[in-house]
Amino acid sequence: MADGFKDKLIATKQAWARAGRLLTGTTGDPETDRLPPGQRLVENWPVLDLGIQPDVPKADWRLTIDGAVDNPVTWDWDAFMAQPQAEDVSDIHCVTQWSRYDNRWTGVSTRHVIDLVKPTPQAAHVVFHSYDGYTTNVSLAAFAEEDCLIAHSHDGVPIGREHGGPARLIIPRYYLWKSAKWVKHIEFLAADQPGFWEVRGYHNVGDPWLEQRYG
Ligand SMILES: Nc1nc2c(c(=O)[nH]1)N[C@H]1C(S)=C(S)[C@@H](COP(=O)(O)O)O[C@H]1N2
Ligand SMILES: [Mo]
Repeated sequence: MADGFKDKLIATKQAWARAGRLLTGTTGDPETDRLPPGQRLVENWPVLDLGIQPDVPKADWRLTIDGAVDNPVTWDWDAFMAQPQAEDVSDIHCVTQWSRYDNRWTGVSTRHVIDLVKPTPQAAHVVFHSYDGYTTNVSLAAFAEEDCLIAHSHDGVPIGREHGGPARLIIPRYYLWKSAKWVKHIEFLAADQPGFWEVRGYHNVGDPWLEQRYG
């Protein structure tokens, strides 16, 4: 995608944040309201990113997990696939208003990652860095939720390049911009470090039921 298009997309999304686009001013309860406020259900799976979809062959793929941890690791593809495999079914909620139910993800659970790398007592935040230069941040507590995965498959099929394959984060309780596609580096930090959209008007947390679209 041309740089001009990308700049325009970024400018448009920043303008939406400034204008508070799509805000309903209501909140929902995830226990009783499966669809968060202001969302609509879709059957398809839209593609959203900055327009650069990096092609990372599995032979070249590496994932480094480091920062405020006792045991940093770098996995190649075989080492990643040799980790205990987890499966979880969850819903996707994109800040541009669409939601998609019942996505079956397979991959390595973030709880396994935490057990392995052993965050130090100072670690409180996690930043994802991707092969396209994208970054996004979550709290360590959010990262540690039981439904979070570094996923390689969706509904039993390897995740395609357009959706972040060979591997992407899945953080189901937050808007989908927190789920970094093409992940290459997971960094544990003592201090929070807002990511690409978080410094461009999007909420630092991003809970759909609280409609934390912008902030
Ligand atoms: N690496 C990377 N991850 C990313 C993005 C991106 O541009 N680059 N876009 C985010 C946004 S804004 C959304 S809505 C989702 C879209 O995921 P999908 O294309 O699989 O629907 O990816 C998120 N993860
Ligand atoms: Mo998004």
